[in-house]
Amino acid sequence: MGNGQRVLTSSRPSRGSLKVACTATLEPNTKTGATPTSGLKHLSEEARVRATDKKASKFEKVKVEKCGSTMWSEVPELAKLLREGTTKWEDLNLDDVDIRMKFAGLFHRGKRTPQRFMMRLKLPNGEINAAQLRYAASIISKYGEDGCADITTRANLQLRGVKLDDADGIIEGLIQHDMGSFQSGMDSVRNLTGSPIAGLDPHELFDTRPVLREMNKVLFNGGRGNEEFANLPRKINVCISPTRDDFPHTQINDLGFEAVRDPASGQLLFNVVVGGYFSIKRNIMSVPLGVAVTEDQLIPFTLALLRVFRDHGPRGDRQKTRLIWLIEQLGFEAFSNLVAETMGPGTQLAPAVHVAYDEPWERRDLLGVHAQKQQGLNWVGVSVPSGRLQAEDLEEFARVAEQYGDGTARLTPEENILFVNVPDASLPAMLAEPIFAKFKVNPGNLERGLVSCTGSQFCGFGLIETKQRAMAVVSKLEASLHLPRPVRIHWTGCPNSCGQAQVADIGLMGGPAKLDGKAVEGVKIFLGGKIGENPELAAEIEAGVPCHEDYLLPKLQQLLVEHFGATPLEAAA
Ligand code: SRM
Ligand code: SF4
Repeated sequence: MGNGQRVLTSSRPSRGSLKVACTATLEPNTKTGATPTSGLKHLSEEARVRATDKKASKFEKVKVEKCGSTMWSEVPELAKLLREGTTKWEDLNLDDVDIRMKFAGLFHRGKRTPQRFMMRLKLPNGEINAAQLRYAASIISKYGEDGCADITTRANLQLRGVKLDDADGIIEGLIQHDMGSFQSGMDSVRNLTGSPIAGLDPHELFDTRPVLREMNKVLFNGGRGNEEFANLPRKINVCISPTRDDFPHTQINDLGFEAVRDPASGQLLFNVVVGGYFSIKRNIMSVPLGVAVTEDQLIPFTLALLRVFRDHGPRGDRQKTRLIWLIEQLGFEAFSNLVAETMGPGTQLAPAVHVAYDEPWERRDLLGVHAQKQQGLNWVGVSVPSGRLQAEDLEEFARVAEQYGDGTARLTPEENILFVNVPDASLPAMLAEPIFAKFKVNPGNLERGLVSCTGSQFCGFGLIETKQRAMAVVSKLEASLHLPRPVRIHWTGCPNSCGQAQVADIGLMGGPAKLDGKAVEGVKIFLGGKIGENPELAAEIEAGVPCHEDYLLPKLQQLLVEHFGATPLEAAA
């Protein structure tokens, strides 16, 4: 221990210990002067009982001891103290560093890159502009080889290499650039997702951007954090889908709104689906709640549902605390009645609307050049392999967005980027830009469907390296096979499935394998995921396949030939 003094209150004894034994003492922080707040502050009596019950999870105990929201003021203070040398890294409280700071969007990558943090932003609807791209570039460029960024499966950006000493400046800069990192991790509402082509799409029923921007402001207080939603029982994923493509994957969100036109009244309504999620223990698709909301009810309904989740949700075994567990416990009708009641006395929710379409709808591919609903304008969708970006890439994206489009871009849940509002006349010069040799407008049929989670390079849960391997495997497969159509391959480093292996045509999930009797990195293989309006989860078909390319490549080639019409390149020629 540096100077022998503990900076923040905790009974967690020292770095390296996994034991958490909390008491609800709220001593002032002697270094930062901050008065800690218990995570019980905004909870109902019922939730307080659950959070302090002896069966409550260790994370509940950490939160009761001191709310994660305390990090919103303590992190900037600590950053200053670390810079001044008044506080040393060794003095920091372990629960703060490894758990509570995630409530401020700072994820200590202690297992892989000690003392470096990943900073997860909030970008509602995946919208980003040139100034924001440049600001993100300026943060990571400071960290040289340790700094990079990733587009995430929630159409968001994560910055890597961050040092705690710099956190105060970065947090302020993010807010000035209309972004934020607070409430992006732990038991919070995750990045709000909508349609990546909202406002441009001739087929959309609704532009998801204004309501998601407003929801983001309300839920996270313009990036400065909203204590009311700082202590939910678990994370919660929320999205709005305005087309039959279901770009934001309502089927795997805890709360999804599906825009529909009521055939009887012609009114725009949003069917509510709930409970989709992936985890180590349970993977389920969302199910209809049986109600629909109007556009004006989207935010009040979400706020009410969050209050119900916060106040009545289970807080025991972490594997049983996602939203669906509460809904199953209460029953669907009782749950939706409780949400309606919480919206205000006398609130009636419309029943869900059934719409029968004459024609099937194939989910559209967002990459390439596409005419917008605004005449003479286009969006240009560009592949970002595995979502990985360097500072200079972000700078280039900012320049291209400004030079050829309207200075804005969209990130997608497939970890790609779309440049928008590009006039027809600007397309030839734009497409000739050297940056599009690296980030392709028309990539091969496997690269265009490639998604990868962070994996073991940075993530402590990762059982395998994912991003580099995913890119190498795809280029080898594309060099050896002719693919008649895109095939979506998703890599995920462990069963948490952040890379959404179960939605993929072919999903690869890190897991144990053996080669010549020795433990090696391996994958479970999933096949047959469907996305769009009739989704299905992929089924596990094999486990323990070594990642070594002598084993994995032939296996994938065989699957592509047997299930996706691939032909070996010699034969195709
Ligand atoms: Fe995730 C935990 C990365 C989307 C399910 N996820 C983590 C952590 C924070 C674990 C950790 O502390 O290291 C990972 C950080 C690694 C890092 O350094 O980047 C992590 N999750 C990610 C991202 C970055 C994957 C990616 O490469 O895109 C995605 C960030 C989205 C965002 O911007 O907020 C990400 N995670 C997802 C998704 C996909 C989605 O939202 O559509 C899922 C499955 C869907 C779901 O949540 O139901 C997902 N992540 C998990 C879980 C399992 C949740 C559970 O209920 O058990 C964990 C572990 C946990 O929360 O206990 C987890
Ligand atoms: Fe980490 Fe596992 Fe999520 Fe990949 S799936 S980012 S390895 S927690």
